[in-house]
Amino acid sequence: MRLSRRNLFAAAGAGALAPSLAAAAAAATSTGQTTSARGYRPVRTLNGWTLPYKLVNGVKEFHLVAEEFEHEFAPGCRAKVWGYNGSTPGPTIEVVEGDRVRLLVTNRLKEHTTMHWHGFILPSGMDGVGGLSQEHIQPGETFQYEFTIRQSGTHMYHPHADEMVQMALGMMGMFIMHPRGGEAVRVDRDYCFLLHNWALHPGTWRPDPMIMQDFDLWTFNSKVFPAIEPLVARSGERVRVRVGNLSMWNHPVHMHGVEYHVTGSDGGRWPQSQWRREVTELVGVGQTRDLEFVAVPGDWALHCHMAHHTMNPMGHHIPNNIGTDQSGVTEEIRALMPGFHSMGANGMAEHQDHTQMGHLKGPPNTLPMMMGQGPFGNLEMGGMFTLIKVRDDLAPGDYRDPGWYRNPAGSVAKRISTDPEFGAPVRAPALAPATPAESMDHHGGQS
Ligand SMILES: [Cu+2]
Repeated sequence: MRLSRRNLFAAAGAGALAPSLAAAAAAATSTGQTTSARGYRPVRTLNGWTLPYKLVNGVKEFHLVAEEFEHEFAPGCRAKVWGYNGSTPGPTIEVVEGDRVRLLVTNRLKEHTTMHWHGFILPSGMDGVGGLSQEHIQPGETFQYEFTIRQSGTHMYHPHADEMVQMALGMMGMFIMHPRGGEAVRVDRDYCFLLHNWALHPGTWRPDPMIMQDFDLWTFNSKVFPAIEPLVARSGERVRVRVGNLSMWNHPVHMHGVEYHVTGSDGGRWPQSQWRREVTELVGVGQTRDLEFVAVPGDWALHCHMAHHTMNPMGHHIPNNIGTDQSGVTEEIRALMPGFHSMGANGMAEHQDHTQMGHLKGPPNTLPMMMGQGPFGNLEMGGMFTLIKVRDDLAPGDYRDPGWYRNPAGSVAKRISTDPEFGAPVRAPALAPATPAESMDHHGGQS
């Protein structure tokens, strides 16, 4: 797998390449020293990497290869996906406003494809809509796109041929255009990721492109929590998080611990007078948003606020067991199905305990619905969830996971009673008794 990917890189003529994605990303996304040389601070693609380029007579030449390969969403769950240069999303491309760029796209799929440069200001014939702007790129062919970058901001690339299938299988990437001459308000760390969704049905190894709404995996850069890298920063640093959405849903991206500023979109970084404070920003399908904040020490959640989007695979058609008395039934079923567990009568948090203790096994190649452990217990999360880890003592450019936050003494919520009758909280009055026709007893509720 890795060898063949390396050979492909060599064939692509992408220059001196590190043997692993991590090393490639580390080389491309380095510390402040490179800022002056490049004229910009490189972005850090969560769980991803930046594509190296060759400078050919003043033109920055990038080479993307559309192909199928095996991808890991998190340990325990892999799939055959389509992407670019061995990764989904494809590598991030970074350029500077005013650059002349040449983008080679080789098609190693078994059907045709094209590349659409989403939101770019370019000649019509470079826009990549198969059949409209250009001929399709047939299997085995390489097409060349060439234009001058006329804007700056957070952008994306994706096919515009058999789009439903090719995007559902993972073909997409980010394209960052840095403004010429730098930025008036500089950022110290610049993260980027793409939102996506996958219908990898439990027990299968190939995403199903026919699904429109009931997805199983909700991803940041094609990873699910807890496999998504944390966003690391030093206290007081200005952090930008560039979020693009090429999924089938709009995602309200919520950040704990700060009111961030929404500072830009596909239209580039906005004038400062247009920045607005938010704690949740809806990133619509086909949109990008830039979120900026000054880092505050702690461990903070960053996630989509659609509660089902912070879960890993789950049955969409299981009956609702909340409030049902399953005593007696459980024993009868267990006599027929040894190991059977009735769950969900009191809520679903116990799901993570059962899967972690190993006596609840799902289908093969399928992650538990809830995952992740923190210093105080189970996180009961999955999908579009990760952490922002801010510490006082990090070196600039150090992206290593610093472990769990050490809270100052007296600053953690604590237990003060174990008696349900504790205190005298004010409560809303109970409803008057229902008429017999309305009674919950007739609707399958608990009695
Ligand atoms: Cu969402």
